[in-house]
Order: sequence, then structure tokens, then C-alpha cells
Amino acid sequence: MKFGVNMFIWTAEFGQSDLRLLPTIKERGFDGIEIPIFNPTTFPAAQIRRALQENGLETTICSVIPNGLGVIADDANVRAQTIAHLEASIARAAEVGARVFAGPLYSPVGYLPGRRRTPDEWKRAVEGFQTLGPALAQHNVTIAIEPLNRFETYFLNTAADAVALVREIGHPNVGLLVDTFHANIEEKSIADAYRTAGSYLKHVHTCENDRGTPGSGHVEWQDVFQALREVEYDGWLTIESFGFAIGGLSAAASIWRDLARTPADIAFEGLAFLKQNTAKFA
Ligand code: LER
Ligand code: MN
Repeated sequence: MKFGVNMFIWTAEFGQSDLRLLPTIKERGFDGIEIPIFNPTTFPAAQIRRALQENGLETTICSVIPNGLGVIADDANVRAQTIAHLEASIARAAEVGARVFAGPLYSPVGYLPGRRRTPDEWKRAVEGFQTLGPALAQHNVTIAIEPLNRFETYFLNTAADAVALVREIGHPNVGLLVDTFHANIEEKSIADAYRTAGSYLKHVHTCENDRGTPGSGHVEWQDVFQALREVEYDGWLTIESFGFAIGGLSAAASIWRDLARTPADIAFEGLAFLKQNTAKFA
């Protein structure tokens, strides 16, 4: 298992000025970071790759679908534009050296049309992600599709649904991500969500039930680690939280108060907790 931290803890849009954070992240014991790609055209892949190498860190990539786009959108032109956007982002992910490209890659976070998903939307998702197959294989990148809680999406809320989707897509480079924060809201048992994900589990976001420091709340971590061991998960445990007052990003994540003494505490105290407690299951 590798330990990562999402840069959203420090910054809304990771750029070259944030590379100064890498030595401390390495020194404090992380194996890698998670960086968002929002705009594949301006993403400085070469510089980031170099800085990662200099600091002995790896990276995973996360992304969200920009407003107005969607793999499941009604309009075929919008769907084609979304696929092109994702293909370009996957290419940037490969350039930076990432093997995992994760997130709610079907529609924008917070897009809630006020109804359930339709069979047509499901079909478009299957076909859309199948279309990404060749780019994923070419770049040796795996996408991990993330179910979100009901307040952030209507399309995919549970691990069981995400597994059904991934099975129908049927491509080795397409799996799912289970985030403890969302699973705590939607699943009967967080640990069972990981069991349900099984061999389709390609990425894990760890975070406490309040988006705070892993180990400080009521997520049943020992059960989670036990389940990850049962499904022989050997990928990333990435701590994902968000800066407490970094404008639009904090607002998008509905962070309206301090969740720890500092955002960095979530990363570093969370890492100590994860390392100590996963060691018992090694
Ligand atoms: C959104 O709530 C989330 O969990 C993220 O992984 C999206 O980047
Ligand atoms: Mn997440």
C-alpha cells in the first residue's frame, strides 16, 4: 500500500508555485501526492514530473467534470467534447507519471437535476467510458470512477452501483474509487463497500466522516483496513480533504468551518494514524 495526500488540502489549483510543498510532504513520510487536472491545456506536466522526481515522490491524478460538460449529457456534441477533454487529461496524467486517474468523471460535482438517473444516462456512461479504453491502454493509465454522496451527485452514490457500471464497461483500465467520506453517508457499512468493490477497486480516498483527520471521528477504520486486506488491495490510500478557506474549492466541498487545527494537520496527523493502523493488517 502507498500513502498519498491530495493537494486540495493546500491549494485549489495546483501549479508551479506549490512545488515548494513537496520536500516537507516527502520528509513527513508520504509516498506521493494527488494533483488535480482541471485544464489539460495549461497543466504544466513536464515541470511537475521533474519536481516529483527530484523529491522522490509519485503522483496520482484526480479530476472533476467542468460545468456544462458530462459523459452522460443529453447532447452528443457535449459528450464528444467531454471525451476529448478526458482524453487530453489522461495524456497529461501519463506525462506527469501517474498511473491512476480518479474522480467523479461522469458529470460535474453538484449537478443535481432533481430526478433519478435514467437508463439512457447509464448507457451513455457505459459507452463513453468504453470510448476512453484505447487512450487508457495507450497511456497505461487506469481510471477510478468515484461515487459521491447524494448531495453532490444523483448519478452514482454507492459502490454496488459503481461496480455494476464498471462491469458493464468491461475494460481492464476502468475501475472504481471508494471515498470513506461519501461511503459514510451512503453505505450501510463502509467496510462492506470495499468488499463489494473487490478487485475493481483501483483507488481509495481516506478522510474522516467530517472531512477531518483520519482517526479523529467515527469511521470504523479497523473494519475498513480489514476489508482492504481481504480484497488484497495494494494501491494508494490517499488522504483527501480541503483547505478551510480557499475560495471556490472550500465552497464546492461545503467546508464552512475549521475541521482540525490546520488543514496540514489533516495530512500529517492522518498519515501517522493510517501508517500505524494499517501496519497491524500487513
Ligand atoms: C468530491 O467530494 C470528492 O470526493 C473528490 O474526490 C472529487 O475530487
Ligand atoms: Mn474523494
